[in-house]
Amino acid sequence: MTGRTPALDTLFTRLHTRFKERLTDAPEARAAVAGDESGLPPGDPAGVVWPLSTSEVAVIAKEAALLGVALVPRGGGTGKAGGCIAQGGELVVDMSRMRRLVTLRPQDLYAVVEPGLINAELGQAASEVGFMYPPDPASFESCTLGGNIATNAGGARAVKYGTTHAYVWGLTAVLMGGEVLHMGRRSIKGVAGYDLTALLVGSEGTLAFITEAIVHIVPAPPAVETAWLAFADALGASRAAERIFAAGLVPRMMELLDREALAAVRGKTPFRIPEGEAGLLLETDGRDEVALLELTRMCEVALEHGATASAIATNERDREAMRRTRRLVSSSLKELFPFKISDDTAVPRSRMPELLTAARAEAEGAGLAFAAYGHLGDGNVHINLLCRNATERARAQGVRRRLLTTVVALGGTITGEHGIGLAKRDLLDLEQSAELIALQRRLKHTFDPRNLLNPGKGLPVSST
Ligand code: 2HG
Ligand code: ZN
Repeated sequence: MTGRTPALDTLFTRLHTRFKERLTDAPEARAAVAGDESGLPPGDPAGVVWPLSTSEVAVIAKEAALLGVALVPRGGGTGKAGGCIAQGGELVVDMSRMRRLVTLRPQDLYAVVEPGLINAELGQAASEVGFMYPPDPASFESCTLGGNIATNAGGARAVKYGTTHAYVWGLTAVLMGGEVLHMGRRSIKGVAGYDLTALLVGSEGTLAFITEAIVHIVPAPPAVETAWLAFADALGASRAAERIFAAGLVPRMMELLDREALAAVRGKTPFRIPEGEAGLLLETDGRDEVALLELTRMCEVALEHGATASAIATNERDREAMRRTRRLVSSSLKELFPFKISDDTAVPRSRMPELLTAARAEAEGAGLAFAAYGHLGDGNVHINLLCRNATERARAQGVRRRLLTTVVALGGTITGEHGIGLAKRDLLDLEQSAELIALQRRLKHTFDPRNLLNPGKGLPVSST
């Protein structure tokens, strides 16, 4: 463990009276909050504290700022970019016990939530009143809304509904120093002042703690339909996808599994995956029979343009089996290739065939196995360099940089939904100019002049 500094000792002493057993430096508690799902090595937090309210977060932030102790906010630990990894000596502020659904107001199209509420729990509560919360990261059963907001998380339904930022109307935030700020709106519209709510969404816990959020919910569509299409290869699937959109059809989910992704999940799911070297999971929603009509039309268009088979689920159990098959891909590939590098690249939708072709050629040219899967419909596909060991992974880093350069040249981004965190801070310059990065540094300085809140995340390490 990084040695406890006198400042940290003093912070523990000052916080102990209030937090008692909700503040600890026990090794097992520290180990439990040291990592995430990025594949990066776990960090080395000095301790962990579990606040229960905005005012408790404010106390922690105030005392820590006075003493110069760095803090790392943490949600469900499902992040893919190392955004909640304490690098050494920080106190982790684990928001998971602030998990109340404060208000659900379907008549006003919003809910007020605490940051530790699990995404699926809000989804369940909303569905009980005939509503839905659209953002659905693959980890929706364990990720928190605070984490979703901090990373501006995406998910499979983004092709129709967009990502987290479109659903965050307002926030209660706590600055380093303990200042509590209420920003945003409870109305559909509201444009007063700078949109600081939008600035905090996706800021990866580097600007402020989020202690409450006003999130937009929408009426749940009465009908949802799901289908699976088989193709000879991923390129064929992406060309058929273009034809579906060109026909004016908008699915609520369009998820790709290429040959390697399919091989990883075959036999692991109750769904009997149709023969083929690529799969496309399609979902529609809408009024009663419209969802089925549209899905059927999409399948027809795909079959006219390269699909080799289609299967439409006829009940909820089959629908869920198809969806689960897709959600299993990430962890199944990880079991086979523990050192794999997964990049959540996103490109303008029409550039997807070029991305798929270039990425596979680049990886295989370097002797690395390759997989592509994910949110084809919104242009956000997970490009994987499948590494079995550390040597392969080290070799893959150069390939990765070239690959991400290609993504940017196609008009895309190095991260469509997971964020920069630690994992991509040294790649941000591929996409953003020095001036833009410098402006973000100045913003960070305005919010957190001593660089004590989640230091080292989201921006390249600077020597200045
Ligand atoms: C998904 O879509 C997640 O399954 C994880 O975003 C992607 O494996 C990954 O990196
Ligand atoms: Zn994803």
